[in-house]
Amino acid sequence: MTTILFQIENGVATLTLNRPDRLNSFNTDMHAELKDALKQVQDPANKVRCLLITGAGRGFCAGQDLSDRAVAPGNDTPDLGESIDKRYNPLIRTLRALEMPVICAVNGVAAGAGANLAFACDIVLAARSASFIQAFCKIGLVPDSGGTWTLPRLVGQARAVALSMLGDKVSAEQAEAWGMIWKCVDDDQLQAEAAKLAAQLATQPTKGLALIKRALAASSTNTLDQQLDLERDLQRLAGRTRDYQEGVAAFMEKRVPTFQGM
Ligand code: T3D
Repeated sequence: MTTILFQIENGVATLTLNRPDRLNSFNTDMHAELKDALKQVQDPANKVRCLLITGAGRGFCAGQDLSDRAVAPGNDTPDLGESIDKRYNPLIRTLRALEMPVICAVNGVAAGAGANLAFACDIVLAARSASFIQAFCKIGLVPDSGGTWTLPRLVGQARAVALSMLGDKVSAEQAEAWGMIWKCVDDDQLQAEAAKLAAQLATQPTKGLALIKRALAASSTNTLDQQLDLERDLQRLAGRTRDYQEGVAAFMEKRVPTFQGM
């Protein structure tokens, strides 16, 4: 792998976007390597129970590498719909469907699809110096990678519209205050905090956490009645896990539970 760094250790897969000279912007190689890495994350043989995504260098991810999009006058423009269909949408769909918590440690600027990649993750930590930019409007594009879905849900319609149309930079502190991310931490604490959180989540009841993820994702389109039914169905599944049995047993025996993630 040349565009990302990837390792699996103690149930945590850590994926680092690694094109720092281009602020870790996406090119086709990086998309391909991300796809391969996520296949490894999904492979039960690798026993991954938490995914942590971050970036190398001073940026998190500046979205699409625009040097791959410059078109000489008279030449055809690339089909961006195809690019979204083949690369960005599968990436976001895979992350949303991963049956484990996905943490994003935003180490610097997150722009365009880079910002929306972060918002597709389950828990977002950001370095105090990091920022989020819906940069699309500045080059005549529409927020993609799920941004028009996640952003209004995270910050409300008024802020989502203004951020999408103005492309203003949102500081990590502002993002935390608006509920756009979980929390911002001092720059020199980010990687340690993210690793600690990932290690903690990798010891939790992974199936239960995956069911929580499913329930919360469905809540944005379900009615209350539909959501109550879904909670019943998911609780039935959760109640059949070994980790539930272990959680109850540990509580009754006044000891710390040992969850296996199943
Ligand atoms: O095309 C499709 O397939 C459709 C999908 C699109 C998804 C998208 O993400 S579209 C949006 C693309 N991204 C952007 O428009 C953001 C462009 N970048 C910026 O606006 C700024 O770089 C930042 C605000 C992110 C950071 O600004 P700053 O001042 O901290 O850094 P910089 O000096 O602009 O960038 C540092 C270097 O990274 C620089 O290279 P250099 O001059 O040192 O050789 C810059 O050109 C390069 N860089 C930054 N972003 C990109 C990039 N190179 C290529 N593509 C980039 N997106």
